[in-house]
Amino acid sequence: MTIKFESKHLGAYFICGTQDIKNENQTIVSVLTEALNAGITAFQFREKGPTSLTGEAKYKLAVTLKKLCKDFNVPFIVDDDVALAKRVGADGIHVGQKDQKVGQVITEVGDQIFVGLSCDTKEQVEEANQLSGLAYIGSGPAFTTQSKADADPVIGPEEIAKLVKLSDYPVVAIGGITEDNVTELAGTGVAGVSVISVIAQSDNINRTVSELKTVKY
Ligand code: TZP
Ligand code: MG
Repeated sequence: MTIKFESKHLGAYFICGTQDIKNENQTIVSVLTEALNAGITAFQFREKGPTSLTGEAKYKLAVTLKKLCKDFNVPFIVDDDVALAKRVGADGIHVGQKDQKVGQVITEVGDQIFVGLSCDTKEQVEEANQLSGLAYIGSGPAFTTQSKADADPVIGPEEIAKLVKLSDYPVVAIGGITEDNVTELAGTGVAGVSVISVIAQSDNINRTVSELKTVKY
């Protein structure tokens, strides 16, 4: 049994891969454990870049991280890897506009795995509205990000609010969100925020997650 998507899962959505752990005293397992204890509402395994794991090593780590999430009843979402999502029995999969076509992904994963899609423009949201079987969309970058080498230009909270109005799905904001700027997303109507570095590099994950969760979006 996988976890069925609910928009509350987007509240404080942590994304991480081994490439995002910069402190040598930490591992992705230790950081995720702290983040789950701190109250994150979803986790996405996004293994990306020159140092990232592939093949069996990636699969084995996915199994460990999925088990951890299961203990907290938090959805485990795989970034852009349908084969892995199916093999590990992920709760969800997330794809970008340049990844495998979302319509194909929705068909391939079946009804046990929910699907999220990145949509950063009005046109992309309108196209997504025509799909059936999509769970949520991710929109951004809200602010400047250091975590994605090929990130598109910042669209900012105002543009995100417009995409929320247009979208038939709940929207999670992404990109450069910190404890300091997260309040700028208040009132945009997003269902929550998705973050990498503010949690992966936090000196106090408990405090960081609490800050993200206190904002009325
Ligand atoms: N997609 C758009 S921005 C981004 C992704 C995966 C990176 C978000 O990371 P951070 O560290 O929260 O800016
Ligand atoms: Mg992608």
